[in-house]
Amino acid sequence: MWAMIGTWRMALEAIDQVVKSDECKKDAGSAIVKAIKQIEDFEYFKSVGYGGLPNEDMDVELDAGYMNGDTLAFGAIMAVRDIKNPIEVAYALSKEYTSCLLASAGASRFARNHGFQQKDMLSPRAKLHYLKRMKEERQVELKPYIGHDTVGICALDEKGSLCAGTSTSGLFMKKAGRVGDSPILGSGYYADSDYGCCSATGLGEDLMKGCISFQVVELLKQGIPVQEACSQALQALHDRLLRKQGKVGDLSIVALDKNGNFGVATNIDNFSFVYASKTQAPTVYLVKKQNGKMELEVASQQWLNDYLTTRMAAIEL
Ligand code: SD4
Repeated sequence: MWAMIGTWRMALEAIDQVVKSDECKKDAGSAIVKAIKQIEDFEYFKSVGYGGLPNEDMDVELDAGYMNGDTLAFGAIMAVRDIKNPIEVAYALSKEYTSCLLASAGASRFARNHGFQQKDMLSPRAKLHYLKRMKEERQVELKPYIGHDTVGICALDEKGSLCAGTSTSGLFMKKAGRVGDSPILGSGYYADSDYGCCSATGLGEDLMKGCISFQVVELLKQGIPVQEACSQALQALHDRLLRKQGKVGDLSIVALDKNGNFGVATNIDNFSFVYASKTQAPTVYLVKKQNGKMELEVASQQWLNDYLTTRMAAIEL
């Protein structure tokens, strides 16, 4: 068996590519890196790589993380500027035993020293988004903007290896130096080939309060089926946050068990994800909440097209 699951509809083309190239069968880790790299390079996705939205100073600061579930090795970078493909750097850092989580200038230096490509990551389009927001209300609550797009991918290959990776520009207009869940092991991603893997998207500050990805893998370890593990972990965190702080941010997760079955959970109404496996072509699902229960619906071609049209529409200042 092999399988891949990725957050949001935007993972479709990238997962499709690695499925076509058979990468996902052979090596879960390199399938994740290739897929995420493709998403980082596509400038119309607003939360990942080139085209990612800037912080309050109009600087694009990127976070990425990667974990190998066979060895529990992980690598991550945070608040890094001017690196074209953060996921590649996170992957390279997972080969290190120490200093595998690097921040800002140190992360950039590691990337430069290891020959990773540098690039000015503020795209003209992201700049327009920034200028538009500056014209609008300035004091809006910082939260994942409508249609946020952090990518998190989990994969299982035919050798039985499970890996997880993430890449994001984080929250639009975040404070300089702000870091979310995406590079934080156990929050944005976690993988253990004995049990399963999980990745998260949403409001990093709230996701981190539950170490949500680690929590899901712990539930899998207890023998709880993957869908139940996701629903249980997410609902528990949602309820706990509501009780303790009176509000809850967007929380969404995707997971695989060691047999390639998927689980997903969200507390928002517009979450979408992509799943592919040995027995299923890459499929985009929309998660609909009905009377407190989650229902999955396969996205129509019209919906898929509209998503891209919206992402690529001209920005009026
Ligand atoms: C963060 N979790 O930096 C990320 C944001 C996100 O889709 O997921 N956006 O908090």
